[in-house]
Amino acid sequence: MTDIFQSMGFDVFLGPDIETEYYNFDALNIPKDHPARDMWDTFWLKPESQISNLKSQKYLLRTHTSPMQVRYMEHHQPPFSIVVPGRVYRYEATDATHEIQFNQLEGLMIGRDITLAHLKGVMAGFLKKLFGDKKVELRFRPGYFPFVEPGVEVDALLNGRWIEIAGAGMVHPRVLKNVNLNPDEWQGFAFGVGIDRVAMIKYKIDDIRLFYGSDLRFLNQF
Ligand code: YSA
Repeated sequence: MTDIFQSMGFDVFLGPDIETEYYNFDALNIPKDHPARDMWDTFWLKPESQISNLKSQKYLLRTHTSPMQVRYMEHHQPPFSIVVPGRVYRYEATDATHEIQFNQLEGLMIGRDITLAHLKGVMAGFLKKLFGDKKVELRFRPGYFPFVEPGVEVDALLNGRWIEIAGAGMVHPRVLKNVNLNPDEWQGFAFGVGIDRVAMIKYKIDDIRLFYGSDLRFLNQF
């Protein structure tokens, strides 16, 4: 997936699995007590496992790769386009499409005239390259994430069933302000693709739990 995005002009960066509350939530316009925090059931780390000189921060296992949007923008001036693959963690019940540990690929493109149409073009281009000639049907639904406006959810068709593969949208002006970028000058889109879900579609796997189930009959196929 990173090869495909690199061929489309994106740079690749990595971020830490252990995050602070600030980068995972606050900087993304999800302050304490905001109901949207419930969208990300969180593994919080015990205070004694925290780095001693940073005790004032609360630490957690990142619930998504979006904190890297903020970390990257704090140190780089637009225009830029990046992707960030990485493992993420959620304290939630597992089922055929939900794991407590899975992988996301974050995308971020900021420039002067970036629109939602660019997001659609990038998503379609990425899926076309990933699935070769096979036509993958995509649909955008309105979605809510506090760090985008507007927000969308991206579904792809798997064995006659729509499966949600990404959350995305136009980066919220407040997130840009948090990293000292002027929203009147800069705008762009961001997305977070569920890598495991994309692999399920590509390899026709109908239960995500097989990935971490350690069943050699499954693993030896790859
Ligand atoms: C939204 C807007 C942006 O500008 C940038 C990123 C995002 C995505 C946001 N950070 C997020 O995490 N959204 S999400 O909770 O809907 O997850 C994104 C994708 O991860 C989902 O579309 C799905 O494909 C996958 N996912 C979510 N929970 C999962 C999971 N995959 C496996 N197991 C789970 N428990």
